[in-house]
Amino acid sequence: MTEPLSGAHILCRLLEEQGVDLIFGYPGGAIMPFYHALPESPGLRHILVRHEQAAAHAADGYARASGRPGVCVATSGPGATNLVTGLATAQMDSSPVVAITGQVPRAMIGRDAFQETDVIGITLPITKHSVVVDDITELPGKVREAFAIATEGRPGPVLIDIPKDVQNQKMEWDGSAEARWNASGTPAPREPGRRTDEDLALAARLVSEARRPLLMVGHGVILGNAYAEVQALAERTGIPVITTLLGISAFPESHPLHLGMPGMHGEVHVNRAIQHADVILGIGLRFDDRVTGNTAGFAPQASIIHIDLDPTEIGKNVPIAVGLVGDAREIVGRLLEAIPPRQCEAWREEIRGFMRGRQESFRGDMSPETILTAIREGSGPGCTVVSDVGQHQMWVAKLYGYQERNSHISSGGLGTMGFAVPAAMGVHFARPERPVWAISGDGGFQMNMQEIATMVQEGIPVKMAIFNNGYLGMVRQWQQFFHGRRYSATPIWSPDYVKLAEAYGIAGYRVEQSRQIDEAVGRAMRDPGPTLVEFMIEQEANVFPMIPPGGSLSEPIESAPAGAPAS
Ligand SMILES: Cc1ncc(C[n+]2csc(CCOP(=O)(O)OP(=O)(O)O)c2C)c(N)n1
Repeated sequence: MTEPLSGAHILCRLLEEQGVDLIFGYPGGAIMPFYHALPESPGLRHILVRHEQAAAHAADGYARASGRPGVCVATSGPGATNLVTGLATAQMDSSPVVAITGQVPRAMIGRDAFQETDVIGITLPITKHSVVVDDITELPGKVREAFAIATEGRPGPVLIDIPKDVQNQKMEWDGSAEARWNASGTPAPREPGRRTDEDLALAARLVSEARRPLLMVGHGVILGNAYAEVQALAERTGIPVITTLLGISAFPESHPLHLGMPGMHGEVHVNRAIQHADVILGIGLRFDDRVTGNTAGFAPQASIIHIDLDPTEIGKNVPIAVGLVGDAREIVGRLLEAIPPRQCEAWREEIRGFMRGRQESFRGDMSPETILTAIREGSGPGCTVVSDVGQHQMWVAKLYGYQERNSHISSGGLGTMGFAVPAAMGVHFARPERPVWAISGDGGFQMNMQEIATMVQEGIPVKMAIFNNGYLGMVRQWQQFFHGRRYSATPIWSPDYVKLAEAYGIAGYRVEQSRQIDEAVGRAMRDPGPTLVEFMIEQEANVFPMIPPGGSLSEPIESAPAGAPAS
């Protein structure tokens, strides 16, 4: 039996066929046929955000936490352009987001029609793929292809632009026949990529013979579910493990082999270990400039072995001795078989000699470490921490102590302020039984705090923490260090957040002294709904150590420059 269905109805069926049960979106003229059809698919829960940027971040957060594609929907023109920052964020961090935008009717395209934007042109450079559906007959193929592209290989965002009249077009639809297409017509598996047995043998030999080897673990270990293999390799060889910002929570931090985070705000001993290493085995990371510092001085003694799913990453940023293209889990599994057990005691002892006491020093008792310890202990197991961007992001990365897989989520590549609050909403839907904290600065929080309304309307119990220092702290720190303390446009006023919470009908707490921290965190956790906790921290606290921009990992700044406050 076939029935004539509109493009909008078929789109809903296709989303269901792809296993979608959650959509973050915002309606408007060019996407109205879709919203008209949506109530007939009760399996598709729609979350009405307050800004389309939040829809994209929420879909991204859902994707990162669940491993399944996140879906967001917007109308043409301003709705579509509001998605852009979220899509670029997902692209930089390899997150499978499918964005659906309405477009003006085909006959109006190219005429500067009301709310017409060339969203394909705008998003091509910031997505894995962008495609317009020119006719209803193309809809099934293009939607299925979009989900396949978003999720296969290195994941990434895909945008599907659907003109309004295509959403209203009708065609016969035989769901069962189409379902068969799904079984037989999925795209061919990816090429296994360049990986010869000789390369694998060479990598195994380099690791076996190294005197000062390191494992550098990135996001690819989380995306590729290679946790067990990586831990087994570390334990078999005794090689210390470094986790990049997006690799945090790929390896338990209490493990004796875990060293910490590298790069611009990495601990001194981690960066020194890199500078002394003779072999670095990098797994699922891209050696970006925040990790390497000045590449000319990066790991000068090391032969680098690079495992990555994306062949274009090999040798892109740093010279590589051996590149192994493919699935991290499979390749590390094969290395495990090829590398005999060994220990690295002398090297680990050497690294222990590089260690310093903690560099951060805070005036007053509201130290980020105290706050983050209270959040960790107060939230119990299974908690996911979603951070925003700035100084607090570095504290959240370094001071929390992640034990559980994929329990830290942050915008690493694009560094998008405003990410945490909406992304945390998406994380909640991926892990509805588990607590989620969104931790923001007072700047980034104000970029998407309108989403509290979404949480209230949809019953999303995200716990929001604001580290309030009265400044755009990370930029202020750069001004202090490199611009003679000229605090241009970085002091930032905030509303009364407790009253703001009250206005939204949620609980809000302000914490000014450390003895109040546990109580506030406990109350936030006991409250069944969204809650907000504002932590008043030292205004001019700094993140130490710091590699100056363009500097090498060997040149950390470990205290504030002369003439500036000592914190
Ligand atoms: C959308 C966006 N705009 C600007 C920046 C540049 N930027 C990076 S960190 C930062 C300051 C963040 O301040 P705040 O949110 O208060 O956090 P803090 O650094 O104080 O912890 C700014 C402006 C950015 N990363 N993202």
